[in-house]
Amino acid sequence: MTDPLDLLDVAFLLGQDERDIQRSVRDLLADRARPHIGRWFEQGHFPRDLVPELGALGLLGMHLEGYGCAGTSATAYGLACLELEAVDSGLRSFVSVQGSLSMYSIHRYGSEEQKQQWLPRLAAGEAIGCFGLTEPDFGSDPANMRTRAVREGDGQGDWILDGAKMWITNGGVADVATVWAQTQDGIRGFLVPRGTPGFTTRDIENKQSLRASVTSELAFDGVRLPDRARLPHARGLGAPLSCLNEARFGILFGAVGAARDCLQSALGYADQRVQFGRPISAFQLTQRKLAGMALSLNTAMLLALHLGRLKDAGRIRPEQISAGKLNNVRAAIEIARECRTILGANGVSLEYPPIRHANNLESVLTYEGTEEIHTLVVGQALTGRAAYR
Ligand code: TGC
Ligand code: FAD
Repeated sequence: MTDPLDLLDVAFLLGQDERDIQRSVRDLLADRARPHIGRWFEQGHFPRDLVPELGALGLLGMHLEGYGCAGTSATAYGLACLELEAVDSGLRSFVSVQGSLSMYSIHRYGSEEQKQQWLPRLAAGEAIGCFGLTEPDFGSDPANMRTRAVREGDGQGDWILDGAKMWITNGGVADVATVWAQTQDGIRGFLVPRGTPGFTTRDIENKQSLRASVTSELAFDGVRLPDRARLPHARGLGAPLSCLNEARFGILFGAVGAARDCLQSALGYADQRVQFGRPISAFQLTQRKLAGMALSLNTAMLLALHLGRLKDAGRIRPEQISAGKLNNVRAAIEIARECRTILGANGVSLEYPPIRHANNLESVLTYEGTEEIHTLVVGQALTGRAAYR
């Protein structure tokens, strides 16, 4: 018997532990998030109460080792992202930023003191983290960032941080921000706790996408930081870009979840909706749409799983992650828009998920490297020539 959401039986390729993790995330969200997500999106509400529950299930910093993190495989982490994004990209975004950007930056580049101070609380969901790379004038091109940290007292004193970061997920609710800044020795990372004098945040209102997620501007006006706030092992732009690899990996699984949820909704609707005396699922043109989307969804899932296996084997390369993000987010947004058409006028209502997923996926297509940037990363891998500048 064919599962219409898993035509090729990709689930057969998963281990029992991976299926169990996927199931436990799905069950938690079925109860705690799915019934409310349309309203949260409409009201621009981030469900902060859910954060400790995500922590209790081990989803925060899930594939990191030690410090209260679950230490699962990368594939299991990807499957959790898939289930989160099947509900809403905003939930997956929260988990991506918390685990793959905030916690990963501390885990990989932090001092032992920084790890002890932040990672257990971030893993439990008792604290929230954010990651400030993008600036008002520098998004795709972070190498030219203007935020600057200058060290006082002949290079021995405190750091003074000035600048601004823009479009920062979790910014307004974060207890600690990982902030990337120019220094006289190149780009460095700093941990800036909420409440540090001179550090302010302002939430970005009126987004038509990722409305169940907090997105903020961060401002730094003469923020004084001791040297122990610097991530001691982070040197150069490669450090923040290595964190992006982790988050992009979660996205290439997550996008499959959003697409699956859209297809499920469209299949159900097409079965029930009668026009010209027949369910619309009986028309060839509808079946063409459904079949095309099932192929695209399964291809994206196979790609995600393949990349998960490469990552777990320790041999994934950044351009492969770019290829996965590029393909799977592009596939998901096409599926969301196509499902929207099957729902007719109901497709523009928040009573059904496709328009919400489609709107969310506009952000997903842009953040963590735009469609164009990932195309150029793949182009560089193929030709050996960088075409960014
Ligand atoms: P380039 O000269 O190529 O590289 C500078 C240094 O970085 C190294 N590198 C990487 N290292 C690890 N992983 C990667 N993916 C890397 N890509 C490059 C590179 O080897 C070099 O190292 P070294 O030792 O030689 O210095 O840098 P470039 O300035 O030419 O830029 C390359 C480009 C365009 C690919 C890069 O800037 C880029 O990826 N731009 C896109 C920016 C982006 O994705 N921003 C995302 C911000 S965070 C976010 O969106 C969070 S949303 C999360 C959510 O809510 O879910
Ligand atoms: P730009 O870089 O100005 O690009 C505009 C257009 O020009 C795009 O189509 C782009 O592809 C194209 N373009 C740029 N350069 C080239 C080129 N060389 N060749 C061809 N085309 C090019 N950032 C963070 O640091 N942390 C976060 O937590 C975070 N969360 C976000 C949450 C949301 C909801 C959104 C929407 C964004 C978030 N971002 C975050 C920012 C995101 O990473 C940037 O928006 C993204 O990197 C693109 O930068 P930009 O918006 O400045 O676009």
